[in-house]
Amino acid sequence: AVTICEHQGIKIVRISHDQAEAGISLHGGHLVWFKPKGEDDVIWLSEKAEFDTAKAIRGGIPVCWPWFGKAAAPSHGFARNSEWTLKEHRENDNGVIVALTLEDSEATRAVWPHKFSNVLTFEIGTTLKVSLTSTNTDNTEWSFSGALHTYFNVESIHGTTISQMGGEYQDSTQAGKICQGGEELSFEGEVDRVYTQPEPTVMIQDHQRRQIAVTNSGHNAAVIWNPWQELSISMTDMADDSFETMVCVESTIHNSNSITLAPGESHTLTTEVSVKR
Ligand code: TA6
Repeated sequence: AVTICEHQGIKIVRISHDQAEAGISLHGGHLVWFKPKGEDDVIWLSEKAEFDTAKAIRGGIPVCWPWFGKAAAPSHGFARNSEWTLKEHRENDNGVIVALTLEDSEATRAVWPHKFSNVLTFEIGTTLKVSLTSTNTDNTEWSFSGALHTYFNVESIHGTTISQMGGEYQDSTQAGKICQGGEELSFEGEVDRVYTQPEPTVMIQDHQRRQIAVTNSGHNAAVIWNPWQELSISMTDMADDSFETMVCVESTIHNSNSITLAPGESHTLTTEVSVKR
């Protein structure tokens, strides 16, 4: 079943099916929980997340668009702060498909002067697939970057390892210094890396609990982020120790390698999440 409820004035599309449960906030087009049948929460949501239309929700899957990072304000673009429209939902034996849309408006053109149409599709079942299709509905070309900035729920960051990110990366904790990636990444402090030669599937070994496979397409980078303690303390919407149970693995179109769309052209960015015990 698909129902709409309200949380602190924000509309949440609740999906309840034999195969999985999920919630999607229309503010941001932001998935806030996903729980396949018999599994623990796969997606991390901050216990101090603020549901406020002026802000992005901390946790879940923020949709960063039409730019990645702090290249312009607001940070990570306006899509995660915009109200999306529920376009359709369908159910079948495998799960539920929900589609949201976001089009340019006076408010979006004030920060980014282009016409566009975005369709965000969630396929919710034993796996979760999120696809963002961006179309240029303007009469001149424009360029964009962005990300499906997924926060994963892990048992303990101290026992979490990540592999198959790809070779080279830019280290955002060292002013973008180019580094050669190792085979397996473990966490002992803040990690903020842009892997610019991404492999299609990044693997998360969630401590002793499970493996999470994150398969991306339409991207040109994989970003891995954990803020660690000091940054968590500085963020009002994160509990001081909550970095211990999260890690971001992002399907990214990096701002150093943006994509240009001619009038009428489209591009699809996806991420697919599957869990194995
Ligand atoms: O994707 C990693 C990153 O860009 C980090 O540098 C960090 O700032 C994070 O995203 C969160 O950004 P936000 O604007 O949501 O606080």
